Amino acid sequence: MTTNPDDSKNAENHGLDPALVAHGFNLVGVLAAEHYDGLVGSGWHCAEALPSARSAMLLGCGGVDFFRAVRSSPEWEAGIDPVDRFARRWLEFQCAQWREAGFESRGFLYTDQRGSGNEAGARSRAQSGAQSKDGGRHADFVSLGAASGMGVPSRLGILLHPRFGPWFSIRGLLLTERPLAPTPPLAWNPCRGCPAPCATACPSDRAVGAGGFDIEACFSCKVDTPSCQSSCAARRTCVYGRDEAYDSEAETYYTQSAFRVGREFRRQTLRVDPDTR
Ligand code: B12
Ligand code: SF4
Ligand code: SF4
Repeated sequence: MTTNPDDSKNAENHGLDPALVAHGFNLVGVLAAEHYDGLVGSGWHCAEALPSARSAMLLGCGGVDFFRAVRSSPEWEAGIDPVDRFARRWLEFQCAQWREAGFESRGFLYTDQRGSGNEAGARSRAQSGAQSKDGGRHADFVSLGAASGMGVPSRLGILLHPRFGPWFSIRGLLLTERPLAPTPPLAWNPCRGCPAPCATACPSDRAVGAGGFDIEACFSCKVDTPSCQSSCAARRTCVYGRDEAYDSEAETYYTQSAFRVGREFRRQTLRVDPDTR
């Protein structure tokens, strides 16, 4: 990954098929297999997922290109889970291309879960002292994205990229036998010294705290703040990436989906009534 924002769309330089770049997969992060193994929980290790893997590639989508491509896809027409089905199709396409070139490859979506979930947490979070709430069943894309230079952790919880700011997602992970040059972490600390207009814009007094993002405080604020159920004022106000912000249809789609899943998460995992603050 590069720190030069002008180069951030040159994902094909990292071995990605240009068709993926044209469909919005315009940001990649690459880790050597051993580095990747140190950041994920069991079930996700190369030994279990693709023993011959030499590289792990994270596929990111910055700005509006990806959602535009989804909106004009057959998956959108079909209307069932269009974003994830579209992303899955392109992950499979890339794997097929690499296999054809002689490199066994395997793709995973950001929502995929593996392993028993009995671990205290994925290794990356355990190393940072935080407890993983899902026991490591998901691969932690935020940690993998940071380690491979897709962005840096921010006060908002999500990663920030020099060009896209908070407006990018990490849709998939490819494990491949193909040796790819790793992309180093970014040397960038955007929140240090920033007056944090994100915190001022947030109606919760705890969600965007000086010590980091409190996702439970955010959920609790959403309960009686309808605007936060379809948009995030804090994210909109970040000083980075404003020219790359999602349009309101995309932001509403993502935020409403996350709100629905978040309610279930509060009910099932946190065991709180999702309608209470
Ligand atoms: C599950 C999940 C959620 C769930 C969390 C609750 C749950 N467990 O059911 C829900 C659906 C609520 C959610 C919401 C959001 N998420 Co989310 N989420 C994930 C997912 C698929 C797995 C997280 C996980 O288990 N990680 C692994 C374990 C080991 O780490 P952990 O620290 O225990 O995980 C916790 C945090 O990651 C937290 N979490 C999840 N998303 C987010 C986002 C923020 C801002 C924060 C602070 C925490 C957080 O929930 C996890 C369980 O407690 C990841 C993708 C991935 N594979 O990592 C995306 C991911 C982390 N989410 C992301 C985003 C963008 C969001 C939203 C901002 C989407 C939106 N527009 O509203 C919101 C933010 C939360 C909010 N303010 O409401 C992005 C971050 C991208 C980036 N640039 O950094 C990811 C990587 C997905 C993606 N497509 O890119 N998310
Ligand atoms: S959704 Fe609302 S409460 Fe949550 S961080 Fe954004 S502005 Fe704050
Ligand atoms: S507005 Fe400033 S403090 Fe807030 S996330 Fe963006 S860079 Fe960080």
